[in-house]
Amino acid sequence: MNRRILLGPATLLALAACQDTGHPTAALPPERASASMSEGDRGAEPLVLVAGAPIAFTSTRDGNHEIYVMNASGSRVTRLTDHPAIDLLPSWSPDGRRIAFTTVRDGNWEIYVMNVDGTGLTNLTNSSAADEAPAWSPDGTQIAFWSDRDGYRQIHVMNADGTNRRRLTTSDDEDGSPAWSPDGTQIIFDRFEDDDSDLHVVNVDGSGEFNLSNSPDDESEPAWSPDGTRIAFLRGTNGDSRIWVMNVDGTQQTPVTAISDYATLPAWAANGRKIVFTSTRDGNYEIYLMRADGSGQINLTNDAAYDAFPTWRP
Ligand SMILES: [Ca+2]
Ligand SMILES: [Ca+2]
Ligand SMILES: [Ca+2]
Ligand SMILES: [Ca+2]
Repeated sequence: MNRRILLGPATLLALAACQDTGHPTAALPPERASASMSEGDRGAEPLVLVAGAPIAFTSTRDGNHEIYVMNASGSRVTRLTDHPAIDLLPSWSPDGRRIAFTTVRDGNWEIYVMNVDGTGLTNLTNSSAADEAPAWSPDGTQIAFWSDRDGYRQIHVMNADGTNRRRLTTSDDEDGSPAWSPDGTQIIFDRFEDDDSDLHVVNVDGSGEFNLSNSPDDESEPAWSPDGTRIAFLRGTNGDSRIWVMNVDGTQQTPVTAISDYATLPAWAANGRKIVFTSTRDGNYEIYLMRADGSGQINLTNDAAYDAFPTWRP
């Protein structure tokens, strides 16, 4: 099903040069390194036209987990955090000006927010419990996350400035990976209960919760397509772990990656045509790009360090 396309760094730079960003690239400095293309590279046709908006991700390339942004071609990698503690799980504000993330710099997991140039660091959660996995609402006013402050990992929502936190789910299971519907009315999340995990959907007022996947396999890491019609997610069973895409009503469930792709953590491009994800197929964690049907996969990071948790600017 998948066409594995191997592109060298020079080709990625060519892709960067060809891309039509259509978006401002505020806070992104010029290319860190330059490279000249060989004759052979010059003849290479870009097989994947990348979406223009930048991607935030987590990498250990500078010695510990930090938040970075890069162009969707893998170029212009810029580090935003600089702290010896673990920083990971970035989430963009809808206007692209701020990034929420998870950090243990205060001794326990907290949700922080910063400007997209790394300034203005603010602790939004300030609780001794674990607070992780922020997801910014489409209108920019709220952030969903999970917290175990009540004993179990549950989905919580707070205003984007950290005020008015309220708990959304009330199970004694382990809930995580919250993601908003594009219309801002619902949140999808994964719940591990009994012997497997499923994708659940709940209204933002906490009502109307239902189990969308309801299978014996493990479904997790949901991502709502920007047009609201599809859900990308990870499904694992008996060593078969792949990214799947289904309609928002649960129909037409289709695997889009192969087992050999070792693909996890899908995130949609704003145009809904591309998905970024994390793969270990190269012996370490790398960030890959593919079309939403799984074709045209390319490695964006190509770095021996850990690179994971990609998320596209809205
Ligand atoms: Ca760090
Ligand atoms: Ca905390
Ligand atoms: Ca299941
Ligand atoms: Ca890597």
